[in-house]
Amino acid sequence: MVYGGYSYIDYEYEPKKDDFRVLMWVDGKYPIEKLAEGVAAESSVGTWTKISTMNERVFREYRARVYEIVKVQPNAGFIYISYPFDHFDTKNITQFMASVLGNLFGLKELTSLYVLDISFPERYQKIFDGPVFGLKGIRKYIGTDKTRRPHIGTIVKPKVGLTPKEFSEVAYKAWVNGLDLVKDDENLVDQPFCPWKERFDRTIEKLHRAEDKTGERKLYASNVTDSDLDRMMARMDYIAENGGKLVMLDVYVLGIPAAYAMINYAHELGLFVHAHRAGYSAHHRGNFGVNFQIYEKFYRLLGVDQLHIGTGVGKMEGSPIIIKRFHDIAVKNRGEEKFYIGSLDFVFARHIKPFFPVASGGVDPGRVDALLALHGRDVIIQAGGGVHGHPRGTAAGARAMRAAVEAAVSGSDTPTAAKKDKDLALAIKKFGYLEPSSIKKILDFEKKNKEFMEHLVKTEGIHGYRSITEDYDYW
Ligand code: RUB
Repeated sequence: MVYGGYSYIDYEYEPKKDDFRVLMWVDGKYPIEKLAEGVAAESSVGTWTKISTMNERVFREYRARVYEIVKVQPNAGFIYISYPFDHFDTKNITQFMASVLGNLFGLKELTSLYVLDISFPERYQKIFDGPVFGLKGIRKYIGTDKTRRPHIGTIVKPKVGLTPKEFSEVAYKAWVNGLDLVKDDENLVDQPFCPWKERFDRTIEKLHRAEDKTGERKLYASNVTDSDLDRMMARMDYIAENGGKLVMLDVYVLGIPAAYAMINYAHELGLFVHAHRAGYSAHHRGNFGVNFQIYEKFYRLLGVDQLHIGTGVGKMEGSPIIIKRFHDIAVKNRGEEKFYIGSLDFVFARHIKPFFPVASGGVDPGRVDALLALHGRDVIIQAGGGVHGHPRGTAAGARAMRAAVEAAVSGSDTPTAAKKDKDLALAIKKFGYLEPSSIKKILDFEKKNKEFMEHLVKTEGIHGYRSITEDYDYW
C-alpha cells in the first residue's frame, strides 16, 4: 500500500538509538495500513500525491517509518512510527509538535487519532537544562531531604472572590497549622477584587510570620500566568525582590514557547516553578488527542520543578495504573514499555533531574494513606476543598492533613491516628477513608495481569486502553 506514491511501512526496520518513536491509535475510513501510510507521510516527507521534487536521498534519510501495526479491526489499530533524528529541528519542541502533533489531526480519512506516547532520544535532551532545582532542591529548601515526608499544600478557596486580606488570612491559617505550601488557584491572577500585587504583599508578609511562628520554611506559589510576557516577568522580578521563592505557571494554556521562556526566567531569578496543567484534558478525552505523558516529558525537559500529575484517587480522571506511570516519568530516569497503558520505554539523560510531582484535585485527609500507597513519599499532596471544607474550617483542615501525613510516614495510618486526633476524626467522618489496600490491590492486579491487559487492549483497542487508564471507579 502506498500514499502519495510511496510506502512508509517497513516492518523490517529496527529503530535506532537516536530515532524518535511514536505510538498512536488510529481509526478511519480505510484499512489500517493505508491510514498508517497517510499518517507517516503527512508527518514526515510526503503529501497526498506523488511529487516530482522527491528524490531518493530525501526519502531514504528523512522519512518516517511505520515499523509495527497492532491491528484491532480492519480500519483501526495501534501504530508504531519512528522518525530519524535529523528530520527535526532538534532545538525546537514547537517544530516537533507541528510535525508529529500537527496536520494529522485534520486528515479527513481519520475518525480517531490519539497519540499515546513519544520516546525522545537522549541526544535530543542535551539542549534542555531540565529542572534546575527539582525534587531534591525543593526538599532541601523545606528541610525534608532526610525525612522524605510528602509535602502538603492547599489551594486557597473559594478560588475567586476573596479580597487580598481574606486570602492572606486563609493562607496564614494553613501554614501555621502544618502545611508547607499555599497556592493561588489557576483561575486567580490579577482580578479587581484581589489585585495580584496586594495579594502577594499581604501573603508573603503572612508567610514570614508563619515561618517565625513554626520554625519551618513555607512556600507560596503566586500565579503569574498572563497573556503578556512582560507582565509575567515583571511579577517574577517583584517576587524575587520581595522575599518570594516560588512562582506558579499554567503551563499548558501558556503553550511551550511562553512556558519555556518563563521557566528559564524564573530560574535565572532563583525561583522554583510550580506548574499547573489546566486545559490538558481538552486534548485528551475525545476521539482526537494527545496523552498527558507526552506533555509531562516536555515539561520535565523544559525544567518545571513541580508539576500536577493527577492523583489516581481524587476528582480528576486517571486510574492509579496510569498515574503511577506519570509518577515514574516525574522521578525516574528510565521506564519500560507498557503497551497496555500506551507507554513506550523512556530514558532521561543524567542531567535532567526529577521534578516534584503534585497530586491534587479532590484530595482530603482520608485519602492520604491511599495517596502514599500509590505515589510513595516523593509527592506534594494538595487539598483545597479537603482543607477548607473541614467542618471546623481551614486551621483544623490543615492540622488534619498534616496529622494524616505524619501518621503515614511514622508507619501508622489515618484511622489509628484519628483515635487520638479530633481534627482528623472529624475529617474522616465528613470525607470518608479510602483504604490503601484498594490501591495496593489495583497495583498487584496490574503486576499479575499484564498479559490480560495486553489482550484487552489488542482486542478492544482504545476502549480497552481507556478502561485501564481512565477511571478509578472502574477498578
Ligand atoms: C484543586 C483543583 C486543582 C486540580 C487540577 O481543588 O481543582 O485545580 O488539582 O487538577 P480541590 P490536576 O482540592 O478543591 O479539588 O491536578 O489533576 O491537574
